[in-house]
Amino acid sequence: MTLPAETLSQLLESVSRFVREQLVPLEHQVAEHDEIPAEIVAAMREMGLFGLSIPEEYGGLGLTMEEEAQVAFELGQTSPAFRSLVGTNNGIGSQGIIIDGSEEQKQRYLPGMASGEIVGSFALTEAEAGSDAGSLRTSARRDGDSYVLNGTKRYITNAPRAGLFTLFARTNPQEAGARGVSAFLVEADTPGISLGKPDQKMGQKGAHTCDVVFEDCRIPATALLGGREGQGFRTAMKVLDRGRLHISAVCVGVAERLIRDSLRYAMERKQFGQPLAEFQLIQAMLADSKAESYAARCMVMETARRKDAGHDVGTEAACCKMFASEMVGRVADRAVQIHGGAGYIADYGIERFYRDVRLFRIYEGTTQIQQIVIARNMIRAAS
Ligand code: COS
Repeated sequence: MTLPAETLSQLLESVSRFVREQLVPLEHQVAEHDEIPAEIVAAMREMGLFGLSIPEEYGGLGLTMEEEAQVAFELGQTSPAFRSLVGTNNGIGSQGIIIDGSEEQKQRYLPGMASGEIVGSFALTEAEAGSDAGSLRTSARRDGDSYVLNGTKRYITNAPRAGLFTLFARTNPQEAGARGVSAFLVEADTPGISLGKPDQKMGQKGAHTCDVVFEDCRIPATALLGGREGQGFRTAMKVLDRGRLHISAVCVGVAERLIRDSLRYAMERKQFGQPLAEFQLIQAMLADSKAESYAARCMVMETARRKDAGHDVGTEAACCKMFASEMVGRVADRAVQIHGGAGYIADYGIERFYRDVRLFRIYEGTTQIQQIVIARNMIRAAS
């Protein structure tokens, strides 16, 4: 549902203030302790940030994609770990249910996800199935009124906090590709589930990932998403189309933050008797970053509007993800360069963002996967 303009601007202003006043001051602490304080999690729940994209009838804010993207521009203005905490509930952890779940499944899980009481997690990737998601090996064997799950999922975001996994598993062992895959809603306290040790990541400290192991884990047949076998891969792709757009918006937010920090530093820091910002070679870096982040912002807004209007935006979402994640990598690199020595020193936080943004080019589909999606769709449309 489209919010009245005033309500939307109040929401964006309150998220922006929350980011500036409460999250930015905690960035260093969260990175050092690899933990988001409980009072921040509670404040995020209070603000409805876990349920931005969940329809109002299930307790969420029911934002359109265009509105959600604007919130993500604001949430992106701080360490990506904060966004990651609410990211799965708004994206890959809930969208499978919203897009393809049965009414009963929606009613059972979405209200808890919207309030943040249940953290949702998306369990697709495996050790041998990353970009080639359709080759996954985790099995779901039908046994009477149950399925029995066996396999290991890898790098699963928010798994340590998860109450519910959207799990992708092979129900048809005769079918090695995407058509043999089904999606399940698996409650995290089901016997037979165990978690690996927390992954030690390059960046995004405070956002947690780990392996999720299923050993003879028995779930009711009603846990099959939408009650249909063989649809899981398609569900995953639809979820990722949307998720890629959200990540693109976050990239824009982070880029805008880094540009602001770089501009401020360039105007304050003096060398050769004048502020860095007076040097044309510094100006060139600032201008390139500004133009590229503005281009990404426009792409995200246009694609979000097209999605809200009911168009298939698989190609455009992949264009956004590819461009925005590569763009923020270049912006972070220039931010380090503009800050010079300070850019390499932890106290200034710029090197932390440089490491944090590296993930955007990898998860929810690498840049190379986006290229494949874009080119394949172009060829298909022209055939
Ligand atoms: N929306 C709906 N359905 C889709 C779709 C989409 N965006 N993309 C593909 N499908 C459907 C296809 O139509 C096809 O259906 P049929 O079997 O009925 O023909 C099925 O899904 C298989 O598609 P395809 O043949 O294109 O699958 P591939 O195995 O070749 O894989 C890529 C395609 C590489 C694009 C896919 O595996 C992918 O996106 N990989 C990256 C996964 C990823 O992002 N991982 C990140 C981890 S999650 S954080």
